[in-house]
Amino acid sequence: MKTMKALNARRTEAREFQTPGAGVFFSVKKVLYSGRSRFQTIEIIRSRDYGRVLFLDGLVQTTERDEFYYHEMLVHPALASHPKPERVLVIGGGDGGALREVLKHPVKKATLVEIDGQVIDACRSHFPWLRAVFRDPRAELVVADGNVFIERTREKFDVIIVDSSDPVGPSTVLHQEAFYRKLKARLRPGGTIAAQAGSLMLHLDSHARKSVFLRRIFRHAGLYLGPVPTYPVGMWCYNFLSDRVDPLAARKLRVPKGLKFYNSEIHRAAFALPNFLKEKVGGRA
Ligand code: AG3
Repeated sequence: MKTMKALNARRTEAREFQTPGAGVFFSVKKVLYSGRSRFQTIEIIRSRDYGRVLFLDGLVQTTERDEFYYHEMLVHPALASHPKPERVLVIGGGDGGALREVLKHPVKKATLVEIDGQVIDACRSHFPWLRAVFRDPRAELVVADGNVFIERTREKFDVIIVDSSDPVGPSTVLHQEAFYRKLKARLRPGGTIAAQAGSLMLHLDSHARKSVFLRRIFRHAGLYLGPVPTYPVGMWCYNFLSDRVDPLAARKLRVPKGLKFYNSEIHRAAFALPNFLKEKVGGRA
């Protein structure tokens, strides 16, 4: 059974049940934060092997040791293939990892919209990169429901990054057609979107459902993949969306220096899909 808490009763172990009978566990060195916000259960531990780990409702959101696999692959394909990404919006991602990657590009302003202020506060105390990110004068923080923000804002963006949680539970609206239509309405001409889409094994029906409507909304709607060791089955899916930018035809990718995971070869390889996924999403990404 999925439980909302990752910590066991003795607080010696924190785990995510990815399915009722399998999952991932971390030996706890110290519990850094454990609380409940209006929206969810928030736990941050210092683990024996993966550094600090953030869980929301019992699901691993980020670990210090492998967060760059996820944040680099979520952010750089959409930013590196955009010719001039000046105005960027990040929806979700209150831990600040995605925003940190966005700020490695020559953007003028990047706004993070996170629904849960308590996640930001908890992470600010325990994930050092977050404090640095918010010292950057280009970064703006808004505590609001991303789905409402995107409806009300008058601004338009060159790049939108969706750093939601799984396509089930409280993040469900961020995986639905109405939300993607709103994103498109706030995208500047030539804009790109990248959205985390879920696991390569657990969320196949969601990928299938989404690929149908995303192809109706965007001229280029492709899934791409990247490993994340501590997420379910270790392999993660992302949607790349744009009307103008074909991620595989982008002549010059602007890759920031000093990245640990992403490069232009990885960019191209990430769009190659295994047969079972191709079949599930209708033959192509
Ligand atoms: N956003 C995606 C987390 C999904 C993990 N799912 C799971 N463990 N079942 C993470 C936010 C990091 N910035």
